[in-house]
Amino acid sequence: MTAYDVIGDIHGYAAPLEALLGRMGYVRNGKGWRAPHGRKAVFVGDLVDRGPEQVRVVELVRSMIDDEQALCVLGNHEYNAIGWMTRRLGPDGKLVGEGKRANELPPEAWLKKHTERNLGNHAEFLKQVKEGSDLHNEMIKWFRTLPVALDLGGIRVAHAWWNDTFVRRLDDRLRNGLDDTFLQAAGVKGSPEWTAMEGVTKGLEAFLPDGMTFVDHSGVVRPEVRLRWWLPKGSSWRAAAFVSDEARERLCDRTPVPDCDGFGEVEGAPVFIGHYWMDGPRTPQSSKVACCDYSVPRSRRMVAYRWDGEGELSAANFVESD
Ligand SMILES: [Mn+2]
Repeated sequence: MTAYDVIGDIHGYAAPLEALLGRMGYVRNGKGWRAPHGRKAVFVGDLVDRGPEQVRVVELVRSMIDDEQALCVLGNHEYNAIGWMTRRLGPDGKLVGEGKRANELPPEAWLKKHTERNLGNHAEFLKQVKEGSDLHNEMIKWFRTLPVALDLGGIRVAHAWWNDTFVRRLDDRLRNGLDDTFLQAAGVKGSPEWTAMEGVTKGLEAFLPDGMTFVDHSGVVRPEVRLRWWLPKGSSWRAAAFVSDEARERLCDRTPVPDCDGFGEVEGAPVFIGHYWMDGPRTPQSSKVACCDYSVPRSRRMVAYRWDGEGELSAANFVESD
């Protein structure tokens, strides 16, 4: 049996990542690190955006995968990076904006729209990789080979939400990685491919009851909230919504979140995720679900869960970079 060290979102912070690997007994090996005997690292995605050494982080992870010391699933930030560089085909099968000059293309000429807001989230990566460079194109090509979800037998890994229906749907479609046909299909809002990719890489979101809104961590007012999909079915909005404490006060305690496929207690092999900007004590979300993302951009600390074959997860198995 292989034991796994599941490592949270990195977002370009190479130093805390390397501190964490060193702490877990990994040894430097070329551009990457070698795992202790019988172990492998598993990255939950979101290698890029935000931090100071994004190219280095991709190089490190890629080198470890090439040397069979690690595995990695696609995060929403890698998926966005792919969409930023991929031109959209219209319903007529032609490139949106075809015939226009490069500087006259509309934002929707790419699968990830080139709006100011999307640029803001991605600008640091584009600067570090030099937008349009060979390195950039090569990196996007590599992102397109990453699995969206991994079932390793003893554990299951996805960036934000292990939803059986979506994972099965994507397994069927992604035998060749994120190819052109798939990306165009997944670029159509509401399509089965779009729904599955949104779910697995960004998690479950739902509109708050009674037209409520809340302010997210970037100050944007939103009517939709992320939900703790691993809670028991029938959990209240107050328990399940990721909102500020202030907004939580206003949420009716008893109203249950509507029943939905993929919301509810996880059975079977433990599931590991990133994505959720946890803080506070490092602890699994349930005996079967652990998030390894403790927001390195804020904390400058990387967190991992060291899995040794257990079917019930334990807070004692978290480690961090210092
Ligand atoms: Mn993230």
